Amino acid sequence: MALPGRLPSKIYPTISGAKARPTPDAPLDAGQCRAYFKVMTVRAIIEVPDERLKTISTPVDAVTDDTRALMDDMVDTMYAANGIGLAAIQVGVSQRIVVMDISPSEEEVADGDASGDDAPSREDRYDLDGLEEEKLRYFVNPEITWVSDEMANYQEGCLSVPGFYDDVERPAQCRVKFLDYHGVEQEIDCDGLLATCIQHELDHLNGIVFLDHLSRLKRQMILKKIRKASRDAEVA
Ligand code: QAP
Ligand code: CO
Repeated sequence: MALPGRLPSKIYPTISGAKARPTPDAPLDAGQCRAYFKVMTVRAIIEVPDERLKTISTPVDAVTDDTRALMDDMVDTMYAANGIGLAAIQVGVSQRIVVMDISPSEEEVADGDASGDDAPSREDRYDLDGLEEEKLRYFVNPEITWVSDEMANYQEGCLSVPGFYDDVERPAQCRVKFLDYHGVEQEIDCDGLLATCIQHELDHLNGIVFLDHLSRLKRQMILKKIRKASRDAEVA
């Protein structure tokens, strides 16, 4: 079934414990055999200069199964695009929801650089040490309750600004209050890449992309290149 704004979903077999849904013809076998099929849904990611990215997203009333289904799709979409963070508005849904996984990929853990192509590797841009323990995080209605005076510079990118990276200065540490996947209130202290990434994603919920933190000249230059690239893609 093709829904508007969705790419065709693919079926990927996964072998995992908790989250995947069992299928009727692969019932749970006692103890050992845990073969499940999870339907993976990769949604289309909106790119600048799409006006929808300027939307101020609406708070989520309650974390329901629908909320969790959306978050599952967002995770599939983020992983498929090799991202570390994604806000719901980037798939066209104006709800205050963020998913994030800043842990290094298996390849990055193995050899320090997953990208065989000419894309800048994450290892070159960030200190990945200590992030091996990081896991997938879900933030519903995130609010920053404290920021440090100390500032930090990170080279940021964005799935909605593909191919462009630039330095952004933000508070080095922050505290974030949010609801988790189960709707339970949490408050965490963040620093390093986690602090940068949550501030970047919270910006999305307020209609701001990282380009808005750059000089007007840099922003215009990047937007011009992106417009030209999408024009070229159109005629090709
Ligand atoms: C936000 O961004 C972020 O241009 C998450 O070709 C990024 O996941 C916060 C991506 C860095 C802080 C630091 C971008 C993937 C992923 C691209 C992303 C691309 C492929 C961006
Ligand atoms: Co972004």
